[in-house]
Amino acid sequence: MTEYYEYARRRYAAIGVDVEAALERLAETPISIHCWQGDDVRGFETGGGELDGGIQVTGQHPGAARTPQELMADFGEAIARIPGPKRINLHAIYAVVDPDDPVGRDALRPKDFAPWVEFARRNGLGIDFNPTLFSSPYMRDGLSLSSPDDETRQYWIRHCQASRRIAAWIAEQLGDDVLCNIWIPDGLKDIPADRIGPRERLADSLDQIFAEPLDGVIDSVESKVFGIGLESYTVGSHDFYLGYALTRPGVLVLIDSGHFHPTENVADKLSSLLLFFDEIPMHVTRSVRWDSDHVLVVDNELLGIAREIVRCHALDRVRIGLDFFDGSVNRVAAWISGTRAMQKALLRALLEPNKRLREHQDAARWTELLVEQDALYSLPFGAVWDEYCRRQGVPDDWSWLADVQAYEAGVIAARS
Ligand code: RNT
Ligand code: ZN
Repeated sequence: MTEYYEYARRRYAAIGVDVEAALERLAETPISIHCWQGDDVRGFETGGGELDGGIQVTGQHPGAARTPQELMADFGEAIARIPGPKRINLHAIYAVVDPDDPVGRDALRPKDFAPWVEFARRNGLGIDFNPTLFSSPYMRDGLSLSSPDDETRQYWIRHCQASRRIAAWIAEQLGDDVLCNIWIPDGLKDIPADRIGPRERLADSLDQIFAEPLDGVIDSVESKVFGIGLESYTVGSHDFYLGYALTRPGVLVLIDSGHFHPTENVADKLSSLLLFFDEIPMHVTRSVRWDSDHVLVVDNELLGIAREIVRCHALDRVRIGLDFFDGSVNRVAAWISGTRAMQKALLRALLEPNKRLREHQDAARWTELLVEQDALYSLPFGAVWDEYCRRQGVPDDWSWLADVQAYEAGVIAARS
């Protein structure tokens, strides 16, 4: 324990904040880290096409992982520098399929994910899962679960059913619940003539997908406001999924912080949703002008989200997952920096005197509320974060990048 930390502890104690309790709480908060930052959302399917479905990765930083071995090695480098409990969020396109026993997405089996379960066990990770309904020739006219073509729709229903069974198998293997989240890009570039038909078909598809009760699977649906090339209509809008999930026991709405209008306050949604759902799964991302999925940094939006999770006493009801992908920077560094940004925002929120501020609000002490919330920014947060990293056995913010760059020079650079 450094003198600097001791000073910080006293400084926070003076305003009623128990720093030790905050550190303990943070150390119990898992972050689900998406595997797809490591390879620009490409996955391992042979003959896989370009990324589609209205999402995009830009940047030419060399050395994206090309194989399960490379992705696992890179992910391993990242998690060694991220404090606290971690999960890995997988997508169906990251199946490790034996080339002698190929299989379509609609028939994927648990064994195709056995290497990931091994990897998770070795590294003490939980797993979350997503069926992949994009980057596929089986999408027809940009549509999957809402397609008017029955064969197309059935293919994707089977894929989601298979994915839920895989999630259940992983849950059983690890003795830990697995979030299985469905996002579809389905939408139209230009003005639709029929907005309700696709939504009727999507609701019916989801009912078929969720019909089978499965232990250990937490189901969620992820809405979106629009995608590139799909600007006029998104079948799976927030209203659609909110209504759907509220009327289907056990189905949750996943909140991706990039999937709302740019001026909408995503943090403000959490307190409402927490009143009506047991849990809120999240994809925390950073959107710059649109759903650009930039790497998380500690900005006001992130602080706002973390603050709401803490102020609503919902650290164990919000499943914090990340969703960013940037191909212009060292991808291992992106994982580390982005995940640590999430954790720093949470720690900042945990170090706020929330009871005292709430009392100011309830007593209409607006001046105190204004002044004290702003004064929080000058408290010695960095000393507490450094101490957390030290206790967790990971480097501080200024001591990990050189090692990651050495890994890049030694390992990643050899990939051509
Ligand atoms: C896309 C959604 C979705 C994907 C991942 C790869 O806009 O955010 O969650 O980013 O599933
Ligand atoms: Zn997302």
